[in-house]
Amino acid sequence: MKQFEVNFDGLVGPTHNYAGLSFGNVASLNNAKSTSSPKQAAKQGLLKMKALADMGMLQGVLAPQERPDILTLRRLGFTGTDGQVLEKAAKQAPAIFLACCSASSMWTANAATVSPSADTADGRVHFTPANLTNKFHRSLEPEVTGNILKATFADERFFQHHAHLPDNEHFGDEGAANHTRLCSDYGHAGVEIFVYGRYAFDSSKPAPTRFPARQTLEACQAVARLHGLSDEGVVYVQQNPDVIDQGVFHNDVIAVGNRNVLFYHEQAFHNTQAALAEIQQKYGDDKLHFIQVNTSDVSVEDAVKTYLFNTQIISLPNGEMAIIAPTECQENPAVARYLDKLVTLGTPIKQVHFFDVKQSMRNGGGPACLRLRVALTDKEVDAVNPNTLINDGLFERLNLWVDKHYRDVLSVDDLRDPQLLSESRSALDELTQILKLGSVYPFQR
Ligand code: SUG
Repeated sequence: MKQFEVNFDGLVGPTHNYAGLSFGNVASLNNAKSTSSPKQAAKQGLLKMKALADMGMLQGVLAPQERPDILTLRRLGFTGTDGQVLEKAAKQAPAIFLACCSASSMWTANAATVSPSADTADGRVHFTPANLTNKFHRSLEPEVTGNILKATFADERFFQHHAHLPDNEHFGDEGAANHTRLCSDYGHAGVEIFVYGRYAFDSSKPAPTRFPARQTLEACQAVARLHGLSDEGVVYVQQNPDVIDQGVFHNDVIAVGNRNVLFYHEQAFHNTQAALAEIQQKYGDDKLHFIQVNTSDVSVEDAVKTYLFNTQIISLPNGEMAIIAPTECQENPAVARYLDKLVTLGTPIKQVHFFDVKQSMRNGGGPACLRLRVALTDKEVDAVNPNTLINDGLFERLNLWVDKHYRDVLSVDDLRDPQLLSESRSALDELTQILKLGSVYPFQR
């Protein structure tokens, strides 16, 4: 039996824009209202997917969501034709309107938490879409995310889909962005690390004071229960509240794991030594590489600016690990110096590849935000919707599709244009045919 980690990247949607929607996410706030390029954003994402496929990785793609979200605007009382709904919402409630236009589903690290079959009680791969309750614009995603995941992983013999957790701050869940897994090989039972920012029911416990902690311990525990994970295979770790207050709104902005490597900043966790000891104890006797980056080498501020930890660590077919980093890491002297040193340290990480994902970075989304990791056996790979796996043909087809439907430039004011709604729907309708997803969007149902 062969085992793989397949990255499913989010395709950037046609309304990609900078609306400053994410309090606590420094890049989102700093770039609010600047002009975006949906076409460039989608193409940057596609180039990353193609490059990983060319490195011999299995690479998938997840469809974006329907935006502007007319259904939600109607739920909020805006009436008339779709055009009138847009016009009224943009005029009467601009903040709500902008939230309903966000292309934020592109960051599929927040789509769901996924547990591979080697870890779960029933031997199936489990998916729980994230409820993303902390941000209104993101809380609109889980229903359609569930539809897209079911259309991508349809075979019930292998895949189990759960409903997202109750839509409430007590169970705030941001999906795989706060979850990583260590294992000797993808198909072997591993240790799933769930990282939370606060306790839902105990305000005496440590919590950030400036920016919100989006994920609760209780949400992590619920997902672990739903997925049938054994206590021996799970570690819950609290994020350091101080780094949340410095702009680390998800744990994947300050730590990332792959197989026997955990790469993290020294300030990432609340109680680092206890966490590492529990991880090692549950992992067993085999060697784990804990690669700690000290503040004296890279400050938290530089980590947030460059997304050094929002890199993907992938295992290449030749057994070496490579880091997939944003070009911002190359441009920052301290981070570039650190990465030069990292590949000489004798850890499994031997290569660094830089990618320009600036359109996404300006909203606080690096290479790792753009992908959902799904560890699969060869049989499970065969059960995935094959039209969602990137190859030369699909790459070319999706580029042509972007050229046909996406705008080069988009300003926040353009979002009220009814023509954009119709362009987006035509694009998504065609996309569901290319990826053979069936009807996953409200406008198709
Ligand atoms: O949830 N930005 C996203 C970025 C998500 C990054 N994901 C991970 N770290 N895994 C967020 O804050 C900004 C949208 C705007 O401001 O227009 C936004 O939603």
